Amino acid sequence: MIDRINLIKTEVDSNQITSSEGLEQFRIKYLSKKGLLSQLFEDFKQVPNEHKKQLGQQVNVLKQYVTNLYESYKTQLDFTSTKESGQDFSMPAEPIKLGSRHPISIIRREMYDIFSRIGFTVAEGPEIEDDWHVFSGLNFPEEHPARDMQDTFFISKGPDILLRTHTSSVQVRVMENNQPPIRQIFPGRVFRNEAISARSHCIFHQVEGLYIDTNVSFADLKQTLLYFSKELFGPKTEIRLRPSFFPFTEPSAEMDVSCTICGGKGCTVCKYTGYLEILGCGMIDPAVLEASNIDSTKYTGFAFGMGIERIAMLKYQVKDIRYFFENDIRFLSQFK
Ligand code: 2U9
Repeated sequence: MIDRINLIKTEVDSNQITSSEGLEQFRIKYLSKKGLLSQLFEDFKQVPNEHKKQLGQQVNVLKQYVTNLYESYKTQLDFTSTKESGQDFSMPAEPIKLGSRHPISIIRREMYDIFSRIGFTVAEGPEIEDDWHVFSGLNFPEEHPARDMQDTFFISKGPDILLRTHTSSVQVRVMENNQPPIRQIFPGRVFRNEAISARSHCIFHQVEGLYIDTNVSFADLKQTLLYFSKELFGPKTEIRLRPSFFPFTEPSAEMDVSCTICGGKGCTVCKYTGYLEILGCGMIDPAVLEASNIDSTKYTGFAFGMGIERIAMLKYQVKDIRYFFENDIRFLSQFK
């Protein structure tokens, strides 16, 4: 029996297995139920008891040796066959293609950064609002055209529930629940019942700002907006303020920045005026402060508001506002 053990060992060692068919034959010959090792175990039963211990050990060692050899051939063949089929499962996975940020998000985040450096925090509020927070609390007279169904999307009438037309509604909520100092910006989506064209859309994004404290003046407003404009459009940017009117601010102004294309010399983008209008602003009307229980004899404040799409169109020279809402990857992938 010892000779048969040695013979099987030598034979097994001389095998050269290069294919899965060869490996299967190897398994059948040595390791299957009717294979040489099973026969060896069968014959072992006839071995006299005094030799059983020593021979049993050798048979077991041989079986372990042949099984290990079979497993290592198998692993080697699996590896070469996956390589041959062009599929190497040990390769790292394909990297997932990353998208890019939406241009509106890029500008909004830039604004967060700029205003956070001078102490403004961010607040958000609901898109579906009531009349008080969008109109009455902001000093809009009863007959103001914005309250018209042609200008605002109403969800229900009496009580009036509507889609906010500006994020000023969030400011009203903040003032109702906090006493000054308040220094915050308010980003968000707003809705206006307007025909969609290259220049206007029924949905757009705003960032508004509010600063209420003792002794806040128009000079503070002007300096804040100059700092913001230089940070956003570059250090050579100049601003100018033109008188305007809004129900919630008094005095009110519209602000232009020197043209981002020609730097103020005059070009087709600024229609040879040298300036581009980017936002509205003003000192908060005392009636608006009082409506939210802020003492207008003690506190003053400024506010401003701008459309993010308009700023993005100027900064990136986008000619049509509709691009921002179409989710066309050819447009969106240009912004990094
Ligand atoms: C409170 C008090 C005052 C926010 C302001 C503007 C001027 C303004 C427009 C710019 C372009 C809206 O996106 S746009 O159409 N906004 O001109 N917004 S002052 O004033 C406030 C807001 C809240 C309590």
